Parts: sequence; structure tokens; C-alpha cells
Amino acid sequence: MAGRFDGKRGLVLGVANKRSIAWAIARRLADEGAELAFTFQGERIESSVRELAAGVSSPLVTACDVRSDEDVARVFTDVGEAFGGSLDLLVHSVAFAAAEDLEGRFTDTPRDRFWLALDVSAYSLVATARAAEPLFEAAGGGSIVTMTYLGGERAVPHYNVMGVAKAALDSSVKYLAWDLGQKNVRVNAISAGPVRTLAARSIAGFPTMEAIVEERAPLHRHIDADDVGSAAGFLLSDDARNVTGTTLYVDSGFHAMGM
Ligand code: NAD
Ligand code: 0WE
Repeated sequence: MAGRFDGKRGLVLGVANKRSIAWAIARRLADEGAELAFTFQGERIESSVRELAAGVSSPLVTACDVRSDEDVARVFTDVGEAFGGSLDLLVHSVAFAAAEDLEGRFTDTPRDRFWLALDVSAYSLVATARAAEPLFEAAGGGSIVTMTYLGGERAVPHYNVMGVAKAALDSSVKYLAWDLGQKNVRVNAISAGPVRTLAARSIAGFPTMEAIVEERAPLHRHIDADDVGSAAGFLLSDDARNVTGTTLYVDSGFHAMGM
């Protein structure tokens, strides 16, 4: 069957397990014909990522800690080799803040953990976009999608330093869109409502957040990772060829409300 991503090659960062938003995006791209490479962080999740990747016949699964310039450089060398020197799609679905900084007061965030959150969650988009640039150029263009959250624009209790990191990420999307537009590369973000993933499950008060969405969002329901997969499919496809530097909200309309 003819798919929107037939003949397209993509790299997906941020699969940890089958609940990961990155995995829902990957499945959507693979279902519609894309060939995908994956990175994972840490030996603990290596086997689960390899198993998932095998299910979509991935030619490359490799470790990448986005804090490491060496890891990022190696990954894009390997991707170039696996994909004959070109790349069409980049999915960035990575974030981290120390658990103790996602509770208590933002005011108490120490310097080292502030930079940790910004390094992993925001700078990593800049580093990977730059490393991908020559591969995109060889393909005649490309499309990048990253994951953000409303807590980067408004104060969401306990999101704290992750909110500051998402603000930096959101701004980076716009500056990257300007720079890479010259190379026919588009850069967009998806702002998702709360989804029960590994990163979200450990957060105290997640059920409360879901209850608030049900009560206040125009659609009065939660979103799931497949909803994000659909939105990413649009942004990464040629249907969105003139869409760049923007944020698509997949949050049942929650962001539109003032009360
Ligand atoms: P997840 O735990 O499945 O994914 C987070 C990923 O980040 C994991 O694969 C983890 O290995 C990776 N990661 C963390 N530190 C890393 C590092 N140093 N190097 C490389 N990778 C690293 O959780 P998720 O909810 O799917 O999160 C994916 C993205 O979606 C994140 O950017 C998150 O902020 C965003 N997001 C999540 C929600 C939600 O409610 N789950 C809502 C909006 C946005
Ligand atoms: O971006 C996120 C979560 C990202 C995240 C999650 C964790 C948990 C485990 C980053 N770092 C860590 N570090 C850990 O040790 N979301 C949008 C989901 C989320 O997290 C919240 C939220 C929402 C929504 C934290 C507090 C309040 C709301």
C-alpha cells in the first residue's frame, strides 16, 4: 500500500518502552512506509528498544546519551552509513530533570540540576538538528518534530525546571526553523496533554492532572500517545510542507482555556 512515508528514512530519539510517545510516533511512521533508526539511553532499556525496533525492521539501534557530543556525532555517522548518507525525518522525544526537582519549590533548584534539565531537554534538540543538517541537505530537505508541554508557557505546579527547559526548547524550535528553512528543513513541536508514560507515571498527582483535564478541557477527555502519533505523522509528512516554527497542541483544547 502506498504510504505517506514510503522511501523516507527517519531517526527516532526517546523510545524507552512501548508506552513512550516516541514509540507511538515511530509506529505511525513505520506503518506508512518509513524506514527508522532508533537511539536509546542506558543498558537498562536497551533490550526493550531493540525488541520494539526489530518489530518495524529497523536497520540501526544504537546508544545515545544526548549529553555527550561524542555519542551524538557517532549516532549521525552511523545513521549516514545505514541510510546511504541521507535522512528525511528526525523525532526528538527526550527530556529529563532530577526527580527531586519535579516536586517542592522551583526556587530551590540548584545550579547543576538546572543545567542538567536544560542540557538533556533543550540543548539536545540543537545538537541533533546540527548533526542531522548535512544528511537532510543530501535528501533535499527534512522535517524535525520535538515534544513540548504547556508548562513551558504557563506555571504548572511541580513542573518547575522542566517548564524552564521547555521554554528554551520552544524558542529553539523557532530559531532552528529560521536557520534550517534555508535548507528546506522544517522544525515543529507538539504540545501534548498529560499521557501515562514511564516519565509521567512516577509523578505524584498525575491522576489529579487527568481529572483537571477531564473537567476543564473543551473535549473533556485525555489524549493518548497514538493521538500524538497522528499529529506527528501530519507534521513530518509533505502535507505540512509549508508548516515550520510552530506548535501543534494535542491536549483536547486545554491550552485555549483561561478558567
Ligand atoms: P519516556 O520516558 O517514554 O521518554 C523520555 C525519553 O527520554 C526516554 O526514552 C529516556 O531514555 C530519554 N532520555 C532521558 N534522558 C536522556 C539522555 N540523557 N539521553 C538520551 N535520552 C534520554 O516519556 P514520554 O512521556 O514519552 O516523554 C517523551 C517526550 O514527551 C519528553 O520530551 C516529554 O517532555 C514530552 N511530553 C510528555 C508528556 C506526558 O505527559 N507524558 C506530555 C507532553 C510532553
Ligand atoms: O515532560 C514531562 C515529564 C518529563 C520528565 C519526567 C520525569 C520523571 C522521572 C522529566 N524528568 C523526569 N525525571 C524523573 O526522574 N511531562 C510533560 C509529563 C509531566 O511531568 C510533570 C507534569 C507533567 C504533565 C511533572 C510535574 C507536573 C506535571
